[in-house]
Amino acid sequence: MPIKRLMAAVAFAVGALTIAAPSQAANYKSEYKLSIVVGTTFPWGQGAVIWSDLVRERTKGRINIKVYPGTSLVQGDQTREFTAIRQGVIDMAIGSTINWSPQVKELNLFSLPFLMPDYPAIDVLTHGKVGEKLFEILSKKGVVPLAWGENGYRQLSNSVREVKAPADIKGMKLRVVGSPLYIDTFTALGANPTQMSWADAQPALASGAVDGQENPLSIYAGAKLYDVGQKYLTLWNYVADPLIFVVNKDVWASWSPEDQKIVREAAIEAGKQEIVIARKGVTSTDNSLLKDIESHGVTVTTLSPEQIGAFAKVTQPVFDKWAKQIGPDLVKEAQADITKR
Ligand code: X2X
Repeated sequence: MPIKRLMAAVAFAVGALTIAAPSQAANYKSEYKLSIVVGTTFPWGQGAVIWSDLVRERTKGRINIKVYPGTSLVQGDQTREFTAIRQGVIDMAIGSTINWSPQVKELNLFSLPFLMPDYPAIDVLTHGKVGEKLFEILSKKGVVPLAWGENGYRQLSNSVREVKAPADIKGMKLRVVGSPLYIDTFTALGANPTQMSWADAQPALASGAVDGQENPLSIYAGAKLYDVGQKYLTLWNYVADPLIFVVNKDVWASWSPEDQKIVREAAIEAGKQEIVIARKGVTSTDNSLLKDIESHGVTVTTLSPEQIGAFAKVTQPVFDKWAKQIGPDLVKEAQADITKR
């Protein structure tokens, strides 16, 4: 092709691209589906409402997010949520690290028994180098991770007896979440764990099919588990599950850089606010939620460091086994950061 005609063709192509660009907004969906496991009254759900409201306002309605509680987009099976996000069945989510652990083994880090003794230990992981590494891993798996939130420290409740030592949960039938690490932890403690979705757990607790469960206090109280016979509650801070705000990779790519920035900043803001809400009422300076739980006739048992040590000792082999699967370097780095916190 003579050079002049070639240049004319290139100019035409560039022109066509420039004309095509403004119509990009036409590729936006009328609604983006955001998945969460619990309802919008829980701290987790409030985080979802804050995020979606901020995005709707700041994009002037260009990005309209609808919250789907109860993991309803995957029929309540929360262990399938991550795969559904990757496949685009779900556009975005705020997910627990536990529920995504079957697909992203490194997220089991937060489920290692007695790794994180206090809130600064959680924060140093999520908001430090370890958190960055986990986001890199997620980025290679079809999602764009944007921010951290928190479900919370998972405390043990049951309908049978007060639990102060491993011997107290011997033989107890306990509902556990979807990562096999939990089966190992409670088997090591002598309990009889059974894996169940949150949707199935509530009727199972109500009918007495299971004796107990473990969940953050906001979930325990929000779901009124004291009304289904869960009268013994042990505070032992054995694991905590952070939440992660993500968007499906293709959905992310379909947005303008300006809108991507809005969605990312809104996720970070919503995550910060959600963590404050999740920690409300369960600390020594503000124990209002604990008081409320006690007012329902619940025996709340706070374990001493020595008592916690007895549980940690029994579950140490589980910690060691799973540290290998998660990646010994990542676990060592997490432990070092916790020591330095
Ligand atoms: O299923 C649970 O226990 C819950 C609600 O805490 C999670 O989704 C991890």
